[in-house]
Amino acid sequence: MYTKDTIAAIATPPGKGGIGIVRVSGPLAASTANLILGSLPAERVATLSKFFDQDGIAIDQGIALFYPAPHSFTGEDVLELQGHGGPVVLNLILSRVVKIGARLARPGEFSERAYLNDKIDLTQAEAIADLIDSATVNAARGALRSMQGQFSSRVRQITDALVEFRMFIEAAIDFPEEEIDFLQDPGLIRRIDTLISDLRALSKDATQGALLREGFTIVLAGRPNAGKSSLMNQLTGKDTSIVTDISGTTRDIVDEHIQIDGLPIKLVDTAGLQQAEDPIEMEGVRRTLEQIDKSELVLLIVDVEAHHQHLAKHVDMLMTELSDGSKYLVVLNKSDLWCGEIIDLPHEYVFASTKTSDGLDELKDRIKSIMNYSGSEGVFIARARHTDALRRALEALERGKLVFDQRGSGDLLAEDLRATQTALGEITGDYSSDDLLGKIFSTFCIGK
Ligand SMILES: Nc1nc2c(ncn2[C@@H]2O[C@H](COP(=O)(O)OP(=O)(O)OP(=O)(O)O)[C@@H](O)[C@H]2O)c(=O)[nH]1
Ligand SMILES: [Mg+2]
Repeated sequence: MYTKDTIAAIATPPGKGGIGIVRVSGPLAASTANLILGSLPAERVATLSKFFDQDGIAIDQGIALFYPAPHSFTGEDVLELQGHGGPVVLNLILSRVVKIGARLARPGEFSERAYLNDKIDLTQAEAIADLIDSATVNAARGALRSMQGQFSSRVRQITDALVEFRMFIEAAIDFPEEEIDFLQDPGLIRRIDTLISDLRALSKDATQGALLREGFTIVLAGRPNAGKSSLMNQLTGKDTSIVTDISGTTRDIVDEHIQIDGLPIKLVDTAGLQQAEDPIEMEGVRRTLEQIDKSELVLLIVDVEAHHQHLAKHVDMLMTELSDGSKYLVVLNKSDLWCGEIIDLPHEYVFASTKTSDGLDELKDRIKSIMNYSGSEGVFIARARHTDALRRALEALERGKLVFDQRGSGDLLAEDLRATQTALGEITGDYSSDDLLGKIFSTFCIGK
């Protein structure tokens, strides 16, 4: 439940720093300023002041900023006290604020209030957290785009067109004598088709955005000595894994984060798949299979020189370790040692040599295309929650079109249009449960 109490938190990270900020939001912000500073600073003017405790003794001296409602981040009166960034000083200031009447803010509570006061919508609030959490420059740029509303405005454009269309259909249903004419208008299917294609385009862009945020995991798997660790080292650009000509060099999981054109990837090197007898190797294989299960893409590394005679059979053996529907790509490694033709390999493959670096650029391109990644230019950040809602919105709309095509029923179409709108509303937070909000905001930092 949203109650109008006053919240406070240290908004800078724990530890020591040049500046530390205590943030206060709510109805007591102005009186808190009066009590701690001795007067209310002019609106939005950085004001140098002492910060006093209840006995009139100065705790610190710094900059105070007062943002009156509704022109603040939360939409409420906000006071920011920028003192020196030491834990003792900041805790003294925070205790003073709490004694005056504020309570400690929960994680993300400032952003939650901004959302509840309609300063930002849910995707924008999530984008703030994503900006703070971003691990790559591209993710940060994408988060900023979403924070500025690029994603929400696309959702709203479609929602507006949908609402207008729903009004049209519902009017047709309400006047049954005219319904037939209305619903036989060929323009109607065109309107549904436009909505479907707009939603598909948005869904595609959001999937790029989710990739940018969440990245994905690629496992390097294959027989011992195929060159998995050599490929790992080529892709990470350093000596991540031990490489030797002894079969069974890698016995444990080694992982490393890389980027391909801004696409964040967790690369996992594994122990070679084999009929192991030694308990260490058996455990290595078990771990490899566990990683394969958790990954989004498996690179099946094959020593092409050693296996060119029974390539298809060799790949089939590796394939038995994948679960149904796993994405995979065959890498025919050690191409420098072999120059024959490949016939009859019924799988997508790339020729590569970790020794000469041949084929590595093509490998990267294939990885991007398998993951449907077309670059981060102009991409806004998104989350799995959003792509899931877009998928449901699209499903409902396509179902509506199908049923309407088959039976010409306006009622059923209206029902599916409503479901589409609800799914879209979940993205921006127009329809959201307290559970969902709790889940989203609790992952934010304190003071944000
Ligand atoms: N000529 C050639 N040799 C390669 C190539 N890739 C790897 N090798 C050699 O193959 C041997 C095995 O390479 P690794 O990268 O350790 O192979 P692995 O698949 O990690 O092997 P395990 O850890 O034992 O499962 C090493 O001697 C590498 O130098 C390649 O593209 N060309
Ligand atoms: Mg290895």
